[in-house]
Amino acid sequence: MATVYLGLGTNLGNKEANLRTAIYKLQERIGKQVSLSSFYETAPWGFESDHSFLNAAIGLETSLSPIEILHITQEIEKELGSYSDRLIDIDILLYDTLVLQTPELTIPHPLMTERDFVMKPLIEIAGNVIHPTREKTLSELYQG
Ligand code: PH2
Ligand code: MG
Ligand code: MG
Repeated sequence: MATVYLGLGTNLGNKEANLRTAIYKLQERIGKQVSLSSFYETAPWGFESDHSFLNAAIGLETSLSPIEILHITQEIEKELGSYSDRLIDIDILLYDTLVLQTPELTIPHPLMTERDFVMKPLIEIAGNVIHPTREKTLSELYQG
């Protein structure tokens, strides 16, 4: 079994319901939830929008591979989307201590430590987890 940490974000529609629906589907298809952060309202980062985000982080225990998890998260993103709008974004942040670089998927998520909206929820549930390439705990890497 591996522990996978995912980042969740939504800025359209009923945001709390979008997170809850995604969490339900993730647990059903990826594995048992071992931790869930609070939901954080955050300002859009990297682009202009009047719609604030709701962000969260979740830890799941899984027997699936990272690529299998990626395909499931993409499927859930599609199911929650209407046409081209995405109501949920699900990013794979960490998978145990695995370091993976493929054209399809990079783990740890390359920008995670620079983003408040990822790190705030993540350190709430995984503050003592060691970042596999920076070799420090997430709390040490983020003094938010
Ligand atoms: N996701 C993005 C870009 N900007 N800003 C916030 N606050 N939260 C997000 O989840 C987010 C973002 C692309 O995935
Ligand atoms: Mg994202
Ligand atoms: Mg994404």
